[in-house]
This record gives sequence, C-alpha cells and structure tokens, in this order.
Amino acid sequence: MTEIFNFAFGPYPQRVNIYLAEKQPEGVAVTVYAEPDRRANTPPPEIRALTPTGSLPILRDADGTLVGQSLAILDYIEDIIPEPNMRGNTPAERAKVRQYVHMLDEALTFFGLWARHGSALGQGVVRSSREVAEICADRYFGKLRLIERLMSEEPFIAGEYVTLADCVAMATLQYAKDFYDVPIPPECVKLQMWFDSFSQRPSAKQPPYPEKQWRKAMGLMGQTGVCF
Ligand SMILES: N[C@@H](CCC(=O)N[C@@H](CS)C(=O)NCC(=O)O)C(=O)O
Repeated sequence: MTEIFNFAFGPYPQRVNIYLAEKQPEGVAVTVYAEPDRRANTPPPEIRALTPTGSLPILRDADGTLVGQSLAILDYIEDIIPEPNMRGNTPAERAKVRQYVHMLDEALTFFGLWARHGSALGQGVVRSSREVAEICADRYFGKLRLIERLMSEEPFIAGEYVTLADCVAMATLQYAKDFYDVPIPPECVKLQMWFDSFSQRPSAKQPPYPEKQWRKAMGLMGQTGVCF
C-alpha cells in the first residue's frame, strides 16, 4: 500500500490533493490533516519524523520508500502508476509539462516570499521587508505573464489533456486568489479562461482555510500597496 500524508490546504499540499482527485490512483491511501497543530498533535510526531523538516506532503511506499517534496511525489506516482498519463506522452510533451511546472514553482516561490514579507500573516515569522515584498510581487506577476505568452488556445495548460502543470497551476492560483485575494493580472486572458474553466472541476474545489489565518492573509495587494 502506498500512503500519502498531507494537509488539507496550502499551495504545496494542494498540488497533491488536486493531482490525486484528477488521477484517482488505485492502491493509494491518503491521510489529510486540517493544519499543523502541535497542541492537537497533528500531524502526529511519528509522521513528522518521516521528513527532516517535518513538512508535508510525504509519501511512504510499502517497501519503506519515503518521498518528500510535492513535485517528487507527483513524479513518483506517475512512475509507479503510469495511467492515466499526466506527464506527457512524448519527450516534447513531457518537456512542455516540465517547463510549465518549473515556471509555476518559481512563481510560487516568489509568491510565498511576497506573502511572508507583505502580509499580517507573515509578521513575526520573518524580519519583514517591504522592498522584498514589492520585488517578489513583481516577479510573481512576471512569471504569470510569461506563462500567458507561452499558452496556446488548447483547453489545458500544456495541451489537450490534464497534466501535472494543471494541478500545480490550480494549486498556486487558487491559493493566491482565495486565501490572499490576489487575482490573475487582467492581461493574462488565456490563463484566466483556463482558471475559470478548471475551477469548475471537482478536483479544484476550494479547500477549507483556517479563518484566523485567512483574515490576516486577505488583501495582500492592499496590505503591500502593490497594484498591476
Ligand atoms: N517544497 C515543499 C514544501 C512543503 C511545505 O512547505 N509544506 C508546508 C505546508 S504548505 C508544511 O508542511 N508546513 C508545516 C510545517 O512545516 O510544520 C513541497 O513541495 O512539498
């Protein structure tokens, strides 16, 4: 049995949640914790101990193989359960999917830094810098504009069918919009159309966000004084 331990929300956990809902792999048992809560002991210490940083998602296979990092987990499941293929059928298709996944990963890194440095939720977590927040906001939107330029009129991010790129894109853009109230830049028309359409899929159902955190996160653009 392949086991996955994950959180119910957050951009990295949500990549895996969306992927599992799309792929529906057989023989994978998923345990989802609402949020990290030391007082409630979730995730339990033995699960935290599986990973050096204690962060989720994490995968444990029947032979004891441990895989951390959301993107490595998606790749591992694609390797052990190849169908339906969500990574591309040819070298060119796979390269295209990877290209988008890497760009989205970069976008999320910038978004995370922006949120840390620019929101009330990040206060006290890092020594915050308004300048870092502004630079990272600009880089985040820049990545989305780059993705927009590369996208075609096809129904999914990388082409005719759902791939890892859609799961990673949805997790990022949904988190930005629903948790921090940061929309897609208005000129990213194809990306917005894709987002509106993919949002209708059951896999993209909004995850439950803890209200206390959400209140501090909302309105990130206003909190930082950033506009398009
Ligand atoms: N790069 C990692 C990031 C994982 C990560 O940051 N997980 C966060 C949730 S979004 C976490 O587990 N935080 C709780 C903790 O570290 O206690 C991945 O892609 O899996």
